Amino acid sequence: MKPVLYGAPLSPYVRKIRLLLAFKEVEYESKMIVPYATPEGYEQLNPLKRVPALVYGEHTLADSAVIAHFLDATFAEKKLIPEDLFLKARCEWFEKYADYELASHTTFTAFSQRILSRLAGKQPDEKAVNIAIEKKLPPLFDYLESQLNGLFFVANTLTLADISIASQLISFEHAGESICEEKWPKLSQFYQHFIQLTPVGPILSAEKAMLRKLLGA
Ligand SMILES: N[C@@H](CCC(=O)N[C@@H](CS)C(=O)NCC(=O)O)C(=O)O
Repeated sequence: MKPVLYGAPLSPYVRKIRLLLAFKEVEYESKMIVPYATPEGYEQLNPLKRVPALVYGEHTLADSAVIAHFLDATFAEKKLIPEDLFLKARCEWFEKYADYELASHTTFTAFSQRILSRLAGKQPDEKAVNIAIEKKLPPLFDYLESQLNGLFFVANTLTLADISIASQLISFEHAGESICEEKWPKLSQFYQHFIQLTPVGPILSAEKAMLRKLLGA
């Protein structure tokens, strides 16, 4: 039985699940759902009408964290959430940090303004983007920099923490931004290493191609 993932590939929350499934080598089906333009009945899968949602057999789930934890436990061969209770909690902390703190600026400001506004034929609010880049993100990046002691955030191995953080940083890259290597050398190295991991390449290239097509570039 294959899981069916509903959502748009450029959403960082959908990307998080696609990356998780790719690292776990789980086959799945994708169904396109465009955020803010969800079809009638989609609220049966996600009552908040957000992406992603997951259907697995007769079960439906909403929210990327809920979906990620369910999939990691269901397809348990390559675990991406540590068993150790403290490390698991650390992993959950970084996932929340990415989903709620980084996301406000990487996705809901930089990506939304530079990409979604453009697609809607509107001028990006560069002032808001500048505030995100100059004021809001630096302390968040400082904290992440202080937590890195190698190429991974938790347990010296790839976990959902890395996937969640990198998913947000990919949105930042799509918005035309990058992590300053001089200010945040460890975070920059983390990101460069992550995007070169084998399962990430095809996902990232497909997203970049999709973006070029959407923007007519
Ligand atoms: N906490 C949720 C956030 C999901 C989310 O905000 N998705 C955005 C797309 S990136 C969305 O569907 N927005 C549409 C809306 O809020 O109506 C998760 O992790 O799944």
